[in-house]
Amino acid sequence: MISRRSILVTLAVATISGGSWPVSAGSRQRTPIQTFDTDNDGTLDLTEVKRAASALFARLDRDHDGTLDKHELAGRLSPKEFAAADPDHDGTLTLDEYLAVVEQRFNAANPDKDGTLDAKELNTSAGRALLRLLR
Ligand SMILES: [Ca+2]
Ligand SMILES: [Ca+2]
Ligand SMILES: [Ca+2]
Repeated sequence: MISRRSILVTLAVATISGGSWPVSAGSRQRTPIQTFDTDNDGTLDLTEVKRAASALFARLDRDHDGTLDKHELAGRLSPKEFAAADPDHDGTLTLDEYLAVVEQRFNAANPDKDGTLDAKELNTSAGRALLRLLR
């Protein structure tokens, strides 16, 4: 029998380990910028972000039909965001539709409009919302 106390402890550990960057699963200790900054300028531009998002899209598309449904997205978009991102209401997102959401979140995370996201911008709630579409 599992005691309520052990469930609470498990939940607390899961919250701590899952809630704060850069403590992530396994040996991956790299920051988002280190992971996705392919030109090594210390920031992420939209091209780098879209490349990362496209790679994640391919990984999430388990049935390889070229679209993501809600199940494959696994909570990365709220129902409201999903509806807004799916203008033809067919219940799936194409890569273009997915990248449009990525671009919206990129712009939301980039209030200084300098074309790049630095570590500080990525650490805001808008920045973290963007990162959920990249990894
Ligand atoms: Ca860069
Ligand atoms: Ca699919
Ligand atoms: Ca910026």
